[in-house]
Order: sequence, then structure tokens, then C-alpha cells
Amino acid sequence: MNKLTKCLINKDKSCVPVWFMRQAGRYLPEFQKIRSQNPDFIKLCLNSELSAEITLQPIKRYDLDAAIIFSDILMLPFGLGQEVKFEKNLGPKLSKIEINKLLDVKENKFINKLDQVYKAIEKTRKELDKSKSLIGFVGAPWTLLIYMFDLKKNKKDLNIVNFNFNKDEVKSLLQKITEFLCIHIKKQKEAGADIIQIFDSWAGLLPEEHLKQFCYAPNYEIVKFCRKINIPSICFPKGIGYRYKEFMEIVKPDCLNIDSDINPNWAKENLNNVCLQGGMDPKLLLNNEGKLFDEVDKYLNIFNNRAYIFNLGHGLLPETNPEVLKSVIEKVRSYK
Ligand code: 1CP
Repeated sequence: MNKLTKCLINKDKSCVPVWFMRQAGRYLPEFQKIRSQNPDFIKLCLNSELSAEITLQPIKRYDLDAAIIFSDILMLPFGLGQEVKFEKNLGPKLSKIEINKLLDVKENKFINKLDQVYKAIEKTRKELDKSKSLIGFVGAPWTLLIYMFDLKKNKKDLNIVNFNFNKDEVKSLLQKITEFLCIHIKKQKEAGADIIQIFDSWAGLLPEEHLKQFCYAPNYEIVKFCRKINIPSICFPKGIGYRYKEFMEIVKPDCLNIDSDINPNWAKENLNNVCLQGGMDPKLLLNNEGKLFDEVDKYLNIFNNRAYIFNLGHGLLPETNPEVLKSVIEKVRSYK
């Protein structure tokens, strides 16, 4: 059993494994180089050779315990037939959703469209040292619906006046997405992923009355499926504040990633019987090293007696200096 699995499954406290969300990406010059030669982001995700190479870039540079496959949560709507474009500084743009067409998509067609993602996982697994985990991932249904219906005006506001949560077709879609996320997870596992992270990055934007149906219930279905096929799960319901406790009690994942708004002392007291991951604000990596190292120590001290995986409260920012990240990893390694 590798370090991350021991922590997730056995709740082992003897070491603190470390990896970072968005560790394969924009802050690395070696990624920027490949990206500048590959303007079509989806095509890049479907180039198994390059995707495996990008996945391994941070592993070559740093002493990390896990690689996360270079792909995107929006590969799911892509697999279901929606066109996905990434425009510089504008974020992702999806073609207008055609619900009936989408509900008709068959498993085989979906798997064929995403075949190269699974090939990339196979290639990475062959090259990745056995002591390291390979993390597969999905976006949770609500977070995907935001992009699929183009509901996000900006980081804080939702354009949901015309979004009818109670419409039958929205419910059918939620079910379809959950079902196909499970297919996507099973294929990632068969290709060699040994942990699944479920990103509900916009859970905090859900109106309270819909949290149960659109966040807890689908995350629960996915975690239950992971347990059935024997792969540990990490949930990240970002932005739901003290409702992390309710989320944990209902969804029961193997691990919870906390965001930077969660007080780590509160998390330690209130989120029991679960491995915890992350928490530190990624902006701190842009600060002076004194404050940064104090914060690294703070998280390590608070979670000293818990199964804890060092990571952040959200993904690494593109402005992060790769050398600063290196010093953080060294600091975590030298703890105790
Ligand atoms: O070069 C570029 O312009 C592409 C930037 C980029 C990268 C490197 C995007 C576009 N996606 C990715 C890779 C990616 N996305 C990974 C790879 C592995 C790693 O983490 O190292 C992962 C796990 C994701 C997941 C993802 N994509 C999330 C969930 C995590 C999070 O950050 O909240 C979300 C919300 C997306 C959507 C997405 N993909 C890309 C962008 C610019 C966005 C939009 C973010 C937003 O709406 O603010």
C-alpha cells in the first residue's frame, strides 16, 4: 500500500503525504512550452502521449506522493456531445446544451470519445513509481451543470433566474451525469488510477434549499459507487462553510479536502472519522516565505494527530513560483 492509500484507507497518521491540486499546469514553464504549441486544449487532453508527459512533469521536479492525471472536469460534457472551447482569459465556453440529445448518448460512444484519457492514465501508470498514487478525477454534477448551462457570470454570481431546478429534464440530466461520471470513474480505475477526487468547486454557489439534491445526493451516489468498485474517494465541496459537517455525515467519503475559508481547528473538532486534505490558501505561495512557512507549520501542527494529506484550499495559482512550491514540499517533508 502506498502512502496516500494508507492515509485514506487505514487513517494512518505516521506520515503526511503531499500533492497539489493543479500541480500539472500553468505555473510550470515546461507545461507552458507544450501548451503554446497546442492551442486546442481539448485536443491536448486527448493526446495521450502529451497528457502523460504533462502529468509527470511535477513528479520529475518535486518529491510528491501522487500524480493527478492531466485532463479536465469538462471532458464529461465533451464525452456527452457538447462542444467545449477554452478561450484565453475567458475560461471555458460550451456549445448550447441540447438536453434530449444528451440524454440519448450511449455508454460506448461516450467511452470511445474519451478513450485517449484512459490511454494517458495507462501510459502514466507504467512510468510512475509504484510508491506513488495516480489520482483520477471528475467534476461533481452541480459544478458541471454550471458550465453545461453557462450559469456563471463571474466568480461570485450565478445567472440562475431562468434555471429551473425542479424541471423534470434537469432531474433526468442530473441522473444521466451521475451515471456517466461513474462510468468515467470505472474506466479511469481500470486504466490504473488508484484514487478518485470529486471536485464540487462551485458547491458554495448552490442556493441552500437545493444543497441536498444537487450536492450531497449526487456526491453520495458517486462515493458509494467508488466504494463498490473499491477505489478510495476524496470529496471537495468547496465553499459550503460549516455545512462541511453535514456533507461529511451524509456523503461519507474516505477523505475531505477543506477549502481556505474553513478554520482548520474547527475542521479538526467537527470533521471526524475521515481523512482530511488541504486547506492552506494558495495565495500564500505568492507571499513572503516567512508567513508562508508559518502557515505550513500551522496546518501540520493542527492535524498532527489526524490522518492528513498536505495540499491546498484550492488549485495552485498560475503566478506561483515553482521554486517556492519546492520549498513548501521540503518544509512538509522535514516536519517532525
Ligand atoms: O492552459 C490553459 O489555459 C488551460 C488551463 C487548464 C488546466 C491546466 C484548464 C482549463 N484545466 C486544466 C487542467 C485541470 N483541470 C486539471 C489537471 C490536473 C491538475 O490538477 O494538476 C484538473 C484537476 C482540473 C479540474 C478543473 N477544471 C476544475 C476543478 C478544480 C478547480 O480548480 O476548481 C474546474 C472548475 C475546471 C474547469 C476549468 N478548466 C480550465 C479552466 C480555465 C477552468 C475554469 C475555472 C473557472 O471557471 O474559474
